[in-house]
Amino acid sequence: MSPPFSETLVQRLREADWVTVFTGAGMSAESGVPTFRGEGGIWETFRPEELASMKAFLRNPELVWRWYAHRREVMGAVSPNPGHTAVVRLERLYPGFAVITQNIDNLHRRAGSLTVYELHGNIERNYCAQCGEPYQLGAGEPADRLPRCTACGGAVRPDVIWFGEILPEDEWKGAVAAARSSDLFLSVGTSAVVYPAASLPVMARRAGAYLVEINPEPTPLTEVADEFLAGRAGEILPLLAEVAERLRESTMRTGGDRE
Ligand code: BJW
Ligand code: ZN
Repeated sequence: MSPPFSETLVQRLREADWVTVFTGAGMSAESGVPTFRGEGGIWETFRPEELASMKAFLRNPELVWRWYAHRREVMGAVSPNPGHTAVVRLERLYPGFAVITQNIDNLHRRAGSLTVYELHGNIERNYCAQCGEPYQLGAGEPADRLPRCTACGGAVRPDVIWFGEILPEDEWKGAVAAARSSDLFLSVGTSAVVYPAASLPVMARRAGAYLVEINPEPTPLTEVADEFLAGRAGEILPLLAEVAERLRESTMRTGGDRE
């Protein structure tokens, strides 16, 4: 009934109680946010350890702050793409649903997703690197000048997770619970090389989920996945949402029986 997708995927879309969508930078690529790795990725120009680490921030907080100010501006200026909207449509169909994202750009929430676990933080929040106090950027405050904490005078940093830092406990616990509950787990637009996030798809599969990867390029996850859908998130996810809507609507009409 659904030519682009396998029978097993269609069956899971029809019958799943819990669906999880796990996303990486490729999810936001079609919105205009650069990815990290690969062609055109941020790290062709910048070395991650020079900018995305506490060591880098301690060495040159102004430089790191300006880099994030620039990225905050880019991320604030773009809009969610049809892939993000398709994820919102999927959330409406399943009693159990979660988005787990490695992205800091807030685009899932801006699109309307409700349950979102942000594993690597959110660029819209900041806190004091010295005392931990949250810091709200003022409306008229020059975005590219490193702010100082009003409580202790320490340097303010973006609320994102750098290499060597522990992931936020509640987000991680929520993500693990979602992964383990999933009947269908979609890994979308991630190179699946950064841990512990990259362990979630495997965790989900071991707990019984059907694991589907969506990416124009294969990744280390590809050979572990049950199915690899080669292509862009903004093209494949709307097709999936369309099929799922049709299947779930007919399931509801027939009171849960198979068609
Ligand atoms: C499309 C598309 C389209 C394009 N549609 N797709 C060995 C084993 C285990 C762990 C480690 C290890 N060695 C070192 C570690 C630790 C380290 C790690 O994993 N390093 C690896 C690189 C080896 N991990 C950590 O440090 C983590 N913390 C931790 O482990 O704590 C415990 C600990 C404490 C103390 C000491 C040691 C351990 C923290 C990781 C934090 C990652 N932070 C960043 C920066 C966030 C802030 C910021 O944005 O600046 O998070 S790094 C960066 O990578 C960012 C991303 O969220 C993350 C993942 O990248 P992602 O999303 O996969 O993007 P890309 O660019 O890699 O891939 C994009 C994909 O999209 C590609 O595949 C494209 O093909 C595809 N694509 N267009 C669909 N239209
Ligand atoms: Zn402080």
